[in-house]
Amino acid sequence: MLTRIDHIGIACHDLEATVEFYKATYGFTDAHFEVNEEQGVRECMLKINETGDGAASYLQLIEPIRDDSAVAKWLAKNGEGVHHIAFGTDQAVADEAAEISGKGVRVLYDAPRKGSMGSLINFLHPKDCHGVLTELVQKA
Ligand code: CMX
Ligand code: CO
Repeated sequence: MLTRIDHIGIACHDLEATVEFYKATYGFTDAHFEVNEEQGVRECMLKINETGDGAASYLQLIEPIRDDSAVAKWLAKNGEGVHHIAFGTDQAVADEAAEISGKGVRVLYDAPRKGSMGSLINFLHPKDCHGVLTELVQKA
C-alpha cells in the first residue's frame, strides 16, 4: 500500500543555489546531500515533515551530472521545475510495482534500483499516469 508522499522531485541547474532558495525562503534546514551515479544526478533531500507511517516527506532537488541522464534531457526540454512525484510504500517496492503493473501501468525497471538514503525505487511511465512521472519508494 502507498502510505505517504515520499518526495517531490525538482530538477534544477544549480543544486547549491536551489537548496539555498528553499532554506532561505521557507526555513527548511534538514538537508542530506548525495550523488546517485546510476540515475545521473547530484541531489539534496530536504526533509519537510515526518509522516504517520514512521517515515517522512522530502523535497528532492536534483541536478544532472551527465548530459545523457534522464534529468538532463528533461531540463533541456522543459527548464527547471517539478520533474516527478514519489509515493512511499509499506511493502517491498518490487511487490508494489508488480501490483501496479497488473493494472496495466508500465513499470520502468525490471528490478528495483538504488534511491536516496539507502531506499529502493522504481518508476511508472508518465504516459500511463496522466503525464506524471511517478516513483515508488521503499525506505531503508
Ligand atoms: N514528467 C512527465 N512527462 C515526461 C517526463 C516527466 N518527468 N519525462 C518525459 N516525459 C514525457 C515527454 O514529455 C514525452 O512526451 P511526448 O512524447 O508527448 O513529447 C515522453 O514522456 C517521452 O519523453 P522523452 O523526453 O523522449 O524521454 P524518454 O522517453 O527518453 O524518457 C522516461 C522518459 C520517463 C522513460 C525517463 O525520464 C526515465 O527513465 N525516468 C526515470 C528515471 C529518472 O527520472 N531519474 C531521475 C530521478 C532520480 C530519483 O528520483 O532518484
Ligand atoms: Co525521486
